[in-house]
Amino acid sequence: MYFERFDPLQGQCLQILDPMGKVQEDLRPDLPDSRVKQLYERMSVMRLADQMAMSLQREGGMGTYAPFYGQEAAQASAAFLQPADWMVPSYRETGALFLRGVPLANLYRYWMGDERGMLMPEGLRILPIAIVVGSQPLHAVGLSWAMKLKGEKAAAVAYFGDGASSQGDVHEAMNFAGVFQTPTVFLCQNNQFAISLPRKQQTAAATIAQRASSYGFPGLLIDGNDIFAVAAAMTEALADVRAGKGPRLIEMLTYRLGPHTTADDPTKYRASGEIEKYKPFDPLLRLRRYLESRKLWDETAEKDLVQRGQAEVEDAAKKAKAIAPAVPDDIFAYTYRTLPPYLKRQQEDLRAFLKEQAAVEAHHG
Ligand SMILES: Cc1ncc(C[n+]2csc(CCOP(=O)(O)OP(=O)(O)O)c2C)c(N)n1
Repeated sequence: MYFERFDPLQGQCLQILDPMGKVQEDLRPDLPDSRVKQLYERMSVMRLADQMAMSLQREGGMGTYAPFYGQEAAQASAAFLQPADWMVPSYRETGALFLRGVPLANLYRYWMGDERGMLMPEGLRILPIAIVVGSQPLHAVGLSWAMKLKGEKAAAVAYFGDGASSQGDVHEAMNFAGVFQTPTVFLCQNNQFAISLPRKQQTAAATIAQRASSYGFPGLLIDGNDIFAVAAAMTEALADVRAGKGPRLIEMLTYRLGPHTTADDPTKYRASGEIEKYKPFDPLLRLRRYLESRKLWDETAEKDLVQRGQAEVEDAAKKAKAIAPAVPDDIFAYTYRTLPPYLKRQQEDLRAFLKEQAAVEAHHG
């Protein structure tokens, strides 16, 4: 009903929870209070996890990191996937990956430069994060097409940004998905910037969601800082694609409150005061207002949550730091079952080089 009722071509945007924490009852998805509370708790821990990653980078433990501060509700979209669904993320998705069950220590480890952080726990259907902007929607379409051919009733969700939506690969992915009616959810987190380039310089289209119609499937623009809108859109889109109704595009309109990565300085391209304008729309703030108005949350609960959350992220950071460094041979370990001859040669060269190094070091004491 949401996709039918809210037409991005008419400039409509789905919002259920307003910034003051008030819910529009006739649009409310079926979410029991206990579930809303749980989402608030996980989103809050997500934020602490994000802050911890920033600290780890600042203290020199990580080369760089892409924070998702302000995008917690959009990241919580991962909570609506079922185990059989595939998640196909970009580098921004630390919160979503954490929520889907990837241990935080693995994610930290990845940003510390250890590829083993992307080894997903057994049974979790998640691809490694894509650093090449806009490459991963193609993978999601490939996966979902395979699922369709095999008769699996599951979806693949492609996470990408507004900047990625300008990439040729993303258009090809959507076109293919439309033609072959693949069970794909295209999830565009529009945080309004591709590094320093604002969304209005990415496309002359009024919205990203409206483009879906030109590929022959429905699109929906939602307030991406509203967890109720996220829940409604995800639940409907996933149910539709699993039922064989073809792909869906959701544009989650949010705002990146932090830098693009730790290597970026947004004061160079963002007007001063712009962030202050967006802070009242903070997804956690408005959800907390809602919970408090329903007497489901208070200061004591908040304090307790922050304490538990902080312990959880500190523990993850400690674990990430304690993992023994990978052995150099690991570079060859995960892509091929049988190494092609040219890689086999490189592996032998590396082994010989390391042996020689060790001998030299032993000789020099
Ligand atoms: C193919 C490619 N081109 C350029 C880059 C450099 N780059 C990294 S992130 C980024 C901006 C992407 O913005 P968006 O898709 O909106 O996602 P966000 O980072 O805002 O989540 C760019 C241009 C890259 N990683 N890959």
